[in-house]
Amino acid sequence: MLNLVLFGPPGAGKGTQAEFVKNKETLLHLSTGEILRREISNGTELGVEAKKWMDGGNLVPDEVVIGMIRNIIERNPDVKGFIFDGFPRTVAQAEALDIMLESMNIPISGVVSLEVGEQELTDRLLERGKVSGRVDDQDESIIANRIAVYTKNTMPLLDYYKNQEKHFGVNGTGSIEEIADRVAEAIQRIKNR
Ligand code: B4P
Repeated sequence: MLNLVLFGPPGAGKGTQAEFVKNKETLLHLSTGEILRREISNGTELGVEAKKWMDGGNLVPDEVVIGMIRNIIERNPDVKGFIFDGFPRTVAQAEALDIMLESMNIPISGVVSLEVGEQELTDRLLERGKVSGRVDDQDESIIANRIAVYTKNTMPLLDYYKNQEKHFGVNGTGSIEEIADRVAEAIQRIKNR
């Protein structure tokens, strides 16, 4: 079983690259951002709660996101593996994920980390904001908050996974296809271990 985490700051290309990986490796793609946006557009109770956090570029509380992921993992015991996109985003989420996967004997195989500078992240998100309709992509101060939240809450995960020897850094700048090739190479290294 191949379980991958696609890691990176907001706008690094996690969602974009996850599309290539899930098709190539036939993994179940779990994007917490997408799942939460679906809940918002369906007007569910969870969506109403999540919107309050997401529109300002803040993280949805750990217990909400962890419960959501747990449900999906438990409902899909027969998949070839998972690609986690945008999850985990805090050490508490990473610890919860390790516990869930270990109890099922399917640990994380590797973490592919997309590395992109802050100015390029901001430019990409503002560009997407012109067409996405996403409140969190349209305002430079909200984007700056997302990057600050990433630095404070999510970056510590780099050390968490480096300590587990599961971290694989990838240059996330260049064309989408070039980056897809680098991601594929990193996944090959993960498989060869
Ligand atoms: P996400 O949906 O994960 O948002 P994201 O970080 O913007 O997505 P991503 O990084 O996948 O976008 P991509 O680079 O592919 O989360 C949104 C919000 O949901 C969070 O702020 C938070 O509130 C909440 N949330 C989600 N998960 C959570 C969790 N686990 N815990 C708590 N809260 C959570 O794309 C960016 C743009 O760049 C696109 O327009 C793309 O076309 C472009 N792009 C991609 N690659 C490019 C390239 N090589 N060159 C130029 N442009 C490129």
